[in-house]
Amino acid sequence: MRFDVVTIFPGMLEPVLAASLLGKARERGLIDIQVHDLRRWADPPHRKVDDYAYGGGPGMLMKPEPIVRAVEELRTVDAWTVLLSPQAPPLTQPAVRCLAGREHLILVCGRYEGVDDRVRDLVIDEEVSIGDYVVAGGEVPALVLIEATSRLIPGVVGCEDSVRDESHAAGLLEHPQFTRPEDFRGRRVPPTLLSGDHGRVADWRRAHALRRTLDRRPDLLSERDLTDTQRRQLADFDLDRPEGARPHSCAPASNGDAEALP
Ligand code: J9Q
Repeated sequence: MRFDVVTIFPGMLEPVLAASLLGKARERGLIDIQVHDLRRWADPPHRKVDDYAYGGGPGMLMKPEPIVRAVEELRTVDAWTVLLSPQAPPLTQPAVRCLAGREHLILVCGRYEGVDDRVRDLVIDEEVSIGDYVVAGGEVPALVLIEATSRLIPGVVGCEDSVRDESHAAGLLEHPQFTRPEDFRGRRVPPTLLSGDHGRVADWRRAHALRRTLDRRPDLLSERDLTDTQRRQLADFDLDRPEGARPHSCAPASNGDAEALP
C-alpha cells in the first residue's frame, strides 16, 4: 500500500513514520510512505501557500493552486484523496477498514483556518476528522490515519492474533489484564486468571469486557443488544468493587457542552 502525504510541515511526520511499527513495515516494503512539502508546488520566489479569506475575518486559508497541483501530480488511477479536516465525521474502525482496502492514499493535511473550498470539489474524494476536538493542523490526524490503516495490512502487526482479537471483540472494550507480580502492593491478580483453566479464563474475560464496556462506554452497547449469556454474566458480577468506583475521564459525565447549544 502506498501513502503520499502533502503538508507544510514535512519535518513533523518523518520521525514518527521512521519509528516503531510503521518504521519496520516501511523497511520490510509492506508500505510505501512519502511525505511531500506542499511548497514544492507553490509559486516561486515566495512559495506562499496561504492567503486572506474573501469577506474578511481572522486567520489565513490554504490557497487552492499548490494543493490542486500536488494532487494532480501525485495521483494514480487507483488513488483516493483524503483531506484531514475538522469539518467531517470522525474516523471509525469501519472507515479505517475501508481506507485500508485502497491501493494508494493521498493525504492532504489541512490547517485549522481551512482550505479554499474549491479544493474539495476539484481533487478531494473524502474528508476525515479524527475526533471532535481542536488540533492545529492535519499532520497528527494524518499520522493517526496512517497507523490505524497500516495495522490492517497483512504482516504489518507481527502478531496477527492481536489484530484478530481486537476485531473479534469489536464493539466491546478489552477486559482488564495483569502481569507479574501476583501481589502488587497488596492488590492481587484475580484468582481465576491464575487457575490455568482456559475455559474459566475465557468466561472471566468475556464477562469483564462486558462490565467494563457498560461502565465506561455504555454508548457502545444498548441493553437490548445483550445476549442471554451476557445478561447472566452481568447478574453474576460481584459488586464489592464496582469498576465505576473511580473516575476514568475528566470530561463531564453527560455531554455538558451540547446542552449549552440552542
Ligand atoms: C486539520 N483540527 O481535527 C480532528 N480531526 C482532524 C482535525 C483537524 C484540525 C485542523 C486541521 C485537521
